[in-house]
Amino acid sequence: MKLDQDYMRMALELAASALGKTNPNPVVGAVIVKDGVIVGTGLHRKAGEPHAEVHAFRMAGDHAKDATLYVTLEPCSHYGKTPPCALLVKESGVKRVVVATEDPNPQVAGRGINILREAGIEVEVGILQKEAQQLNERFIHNMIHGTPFVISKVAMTLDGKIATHTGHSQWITGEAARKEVHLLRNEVDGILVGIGTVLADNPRLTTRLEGPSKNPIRIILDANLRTPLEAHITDCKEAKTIIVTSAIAHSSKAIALEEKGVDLLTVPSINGQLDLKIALKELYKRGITDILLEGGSEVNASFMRQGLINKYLVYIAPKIVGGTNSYTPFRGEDIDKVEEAVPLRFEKTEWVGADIKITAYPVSN
Ligand code: AOF
Ligand code: ZN
Repeated sequence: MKLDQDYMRMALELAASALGKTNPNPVVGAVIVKDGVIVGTGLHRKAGEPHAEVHAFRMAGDHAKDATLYVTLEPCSHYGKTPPCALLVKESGVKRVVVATEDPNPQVAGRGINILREAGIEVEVGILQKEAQQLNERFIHNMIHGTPFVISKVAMTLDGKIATHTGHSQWITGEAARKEVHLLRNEVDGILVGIGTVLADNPRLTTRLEGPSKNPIRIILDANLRTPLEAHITDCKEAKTIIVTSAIAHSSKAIALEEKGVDLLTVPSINGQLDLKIALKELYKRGITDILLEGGSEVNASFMRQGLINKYLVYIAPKIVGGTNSYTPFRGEDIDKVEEAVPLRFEKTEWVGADIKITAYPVSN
């Protein structure tokens, strides 16, 4: 016989299949079980489309009566783009609802569960909660902080180098790891680099995968508008570009960039450094729910030191560059003591081809 965890795991897998496609909404999966038989399954596929429960109940039809609903996120209680799922669940005749975790959306936050309990439905909360929260870490962060979830990606050698002293970096990691980066770009709303990277590498920052893919919005930190008009990222036919700057908005450079379709986001600067906290708030207002940081080292260091990185993905290649002038992933100010280092927690290690991938979180998270 299958346990609650088994059905919840199925619901989580359904939800996970839509990762990166539901922004700004969470991913949600639902499974309806009657007498040990799965009578309905559903997932939320895209913002604006029906919620997971709606699909599952459509499939279950009359079989929902006296069944158990497994859902990875508390059924919603509000009228958003779609009507409240809690009312649908209440009217469906299910006897029991198993919820992995509460919805942190302040419009819901426990109200969905209350509606069900008040209707006399048995509700159990917390089955595979950690997994469910991790799956929606981006959404949960958005709801709590009102800023994009920031993921730092680093590809380095065993001795922590991202390029030789000349800046040569192609390639540190193997093909499998490089492909993963494109899969990540395909999932996030934004990809961010500093002006140094634009000047040094003239990257396109687009998603290159076989088959259909999505380009994230390219975000360039460029306090003094040094982006050359002929840089690849100013070509906005392929993907949108936002340049975050503190330069005067009406300069001829600003106008020329805007004529090419680039959006300028002006934020204050502190000692010549862009105010990253304000930039993140403004980017979230523009609909960007998560950002992949792809360097360079100074940008990485600014985000890291200010506690603005929510997740680290570090690929380690089995090679050693050595030297004293080769580049490292996080530069910034030197610190005197190891105690001043930013503490992380390693969540997971995996092989990706011949490379190792470490997923880490700041301990404060
Ligand atoms: C659920 N099931 O499958 C999802 C939920 O604009 P709307 O109407 O789509 O509402 C979006 C909010 O609904 C979202 O912020 C989150 O609180 C909840 N998402 N809830 O019961 C689902 N996707
Ligand atoms: Zn809903």
